[in-house]
Amino acid sequence: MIKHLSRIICASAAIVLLLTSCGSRAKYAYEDAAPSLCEAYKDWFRVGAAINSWDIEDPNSENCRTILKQFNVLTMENESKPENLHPEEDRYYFDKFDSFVDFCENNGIRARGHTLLWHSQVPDWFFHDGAGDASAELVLQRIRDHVTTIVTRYKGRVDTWDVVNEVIGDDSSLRFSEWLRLVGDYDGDGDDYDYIETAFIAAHEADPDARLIINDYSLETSSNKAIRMYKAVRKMLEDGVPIDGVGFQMHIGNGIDYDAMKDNFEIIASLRDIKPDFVIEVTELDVNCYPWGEAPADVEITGPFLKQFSETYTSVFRLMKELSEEGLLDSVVMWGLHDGVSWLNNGHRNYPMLIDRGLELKDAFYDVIDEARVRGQK
Ligand code: 9MR
Repeated sequence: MIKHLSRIICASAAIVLLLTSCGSRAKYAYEDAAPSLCEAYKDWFRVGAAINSWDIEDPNSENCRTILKQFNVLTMENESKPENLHPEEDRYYFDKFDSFVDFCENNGIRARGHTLLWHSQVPDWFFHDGAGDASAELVLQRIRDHVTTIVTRYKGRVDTWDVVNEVIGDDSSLRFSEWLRLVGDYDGDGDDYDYIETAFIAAHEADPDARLIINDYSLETSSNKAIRMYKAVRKMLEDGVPIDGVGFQMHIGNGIDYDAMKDNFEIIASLRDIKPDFVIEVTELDVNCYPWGEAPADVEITGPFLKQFSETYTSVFRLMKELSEEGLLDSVVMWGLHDGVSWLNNGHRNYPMLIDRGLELKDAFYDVIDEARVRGQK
């Protein structure tokens, strides 16, 4: 009888424990009691987000508290792009990026600079000379001035620069941007990487300790694109261009093929054969809840959909742990603070982040935290 009673007591205690632990799950990302992504993954990599200047204006705001609680690497979503930092040839607007870098420095957060050169969000003046096209020499000089001025200003304070963004096109050839059209194979060595090389060399001269990244999307899903990236970086490394790593943006869909993703990371990781300390970063992670390229149709947010959403995120974090254990990766940044501010809300409501539009923690968030409890070789 006593044995029986004690069994009942034990079982009830377990149920109470379970209920209290479920009930005590923190609701909001900024709560003291909430688990912290960057804390959970601190043995592997930093975890970050893309933010905007208004998120950090008031340290007591929920957005700012969320940032301080959850992240230890940050990128500005738009305010450090050429059109904002350097809209006119003779004028730079540094205020917002200055405040961002101060904020990072004051809070032990790694600051990323995004992005020095891109075909989008770049002012036209780079490409014109009076009414006509700028010459290759003029474009290259402007690239040097632009990169040198910005990187020098933040020397030793911005840890990582996305030096160039999205230079490989959707067809996996070198993107035919204005940079490429006007500069082309300027040095006559048979490749068209000259504008990219110029940007990396200028950035390295301005801050030899900064990590210099070539950043692109779809590398994790398109092996053609990953191979094209591999070939471009390999050639530039062989020519002595100071590229430290490739940024995988990782704007992915709900559901990802783990093995294919891993294979594509390995293609880029094999650049270590040429540069042993070559790195990979995840720079813009989010999970689009709608199929790419299709007219928006509301997705049904049901159990199976959410389960897949969770699995997509956890499988990415699992692979990142593996890459970190191989010494390849130390930073995973998500593209936005919460669902409500994601760029993916273009014309329809989207749910791509781990934190919802009310700053509530999703089940997927907790699953990603649980994934950090699974220890590998470490
Ligand atoms: O999130 C950014 C969005 O607010 C801008 O309107 C957009 C302009 O092109 O850029 C978005 O950020 C992009 C990033 O800089 C580079 N990779 C793709 C991102 C999403 O478009």
